[in-house]
Amino acid sequence: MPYLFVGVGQCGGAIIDAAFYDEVMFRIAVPVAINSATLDLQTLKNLGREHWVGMSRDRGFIPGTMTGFEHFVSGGYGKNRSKAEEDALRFRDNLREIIADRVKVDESSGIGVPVAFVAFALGGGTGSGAGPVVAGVLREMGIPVIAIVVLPATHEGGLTAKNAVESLNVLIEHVDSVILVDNQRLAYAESAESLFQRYNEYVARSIRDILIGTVIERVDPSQYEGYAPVIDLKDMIAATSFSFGKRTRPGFAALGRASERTRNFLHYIFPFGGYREIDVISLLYRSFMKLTVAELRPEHAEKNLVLLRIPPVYLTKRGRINTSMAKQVMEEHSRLGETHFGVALTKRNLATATVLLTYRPNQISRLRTLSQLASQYKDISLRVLEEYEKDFLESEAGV
Ligand SMILES: Nc1nc2c(ncn2[C@@H]2O[C@H](COP(=O)(O)OP(=O)(O)OP(=O)(O)O)[C@@H](O)[C@H]2O)c(=O)[nH]1
Ligand SMILES: [Mg+2]
Repeated sequence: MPYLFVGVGQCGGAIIDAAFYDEVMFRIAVPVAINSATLDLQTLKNLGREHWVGMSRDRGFIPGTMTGFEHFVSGGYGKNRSKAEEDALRFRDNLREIIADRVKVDESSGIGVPVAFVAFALGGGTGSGAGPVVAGVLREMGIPVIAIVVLPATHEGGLTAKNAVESLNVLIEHVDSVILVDNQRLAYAESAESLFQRYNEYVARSIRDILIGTVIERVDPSQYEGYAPVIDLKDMIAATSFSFGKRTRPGFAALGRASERTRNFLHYIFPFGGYREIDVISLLYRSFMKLTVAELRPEHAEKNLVLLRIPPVYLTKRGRINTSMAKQVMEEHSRLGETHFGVALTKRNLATATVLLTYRPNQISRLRTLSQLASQYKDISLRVLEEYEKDFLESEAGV
């Protein structure tokens, strides 16, 4: 049962490429890098052509191993979102076949892929236009979809903001949750581009922690005394979506991650087995400070998820970390009182806290800013800003 990681466009490809830096990922997940420019695909470090899918204006989606690939897949869409969307829609069936073939599932049922992650930048052409179409195709195959989308920084201007708003307006109909990665977080830097790789690695590491932690390193609660909380990827979707009666809507989540070494070469000075004490609470607060969206208040999140990846010794009596206190901190950061708290056991000498804080769109000032910026460029706005508020009001009123 492979998980699926699809990256669309330059940025999306770079993010999933970073996720597959750890070879363990190939055991549990299938990567697919979709792009309209061969040059972009050639920059990928961990994903060879067998993982590429080209987007060609007259041939549609073609495998990276096809002869003449470079010839058919060139140019890109140069921020022309609507053209990329149009082409992706025109070759929709072909896209569906090629994805089904990569994950080797029965095309009609989709059985076998528990969750797909689809990563792309909202501000460009290829990813912004084709990304939501990819999500729609996966959903149609019965696969739950978590989108990882990159918000353009404000200084990137009206066209990128317009692309982002248009893309989100379509995307929202085709996904279970949305994880936001905001380039405004890099806006202080003189050259944001030079930081992209590190930022992509940060995001990739966070996603990898949650995936590996919930799929491979799950705690067997019967083996531990006391409290050993377990979460799975269903929690990840529950923690990042809203239900209003029968209806569910994707939530908008920010990622945060902090880590601390548990041993070092001086390990004989540490109190037990060479492991040092870990302060989980400060680990959590540090992860809140590194959220992937600018201008967010951690305590305003509607709901959240946290996964602690720690060496097993910390769950024994001697090394015991304070998981109930950590859970309490997370609960204090959820307005709906919904926290999904999980612990995974790692062989690494590293303790990590990875959090997902979920908001409704109107609480995210960066979404409002981008919507305003887009409306100055073209007569559009981000629909979810109002729609969700209506749903929340109705559900509070018990309608
Ligand atoms: N965080 C991050 N942002 C990126 C990266 N690459 C590009 N961006 C941002 O993504 C947006 C442009 O999207 P790209 O992914 O380059 O575009 P594309 O999907 O390849 O579409 P084309 O316009 O057809 O090239 C801009 O807002 C950039 O600031 C990256 O590696 N990391
Ligand atoms: Mg490109």
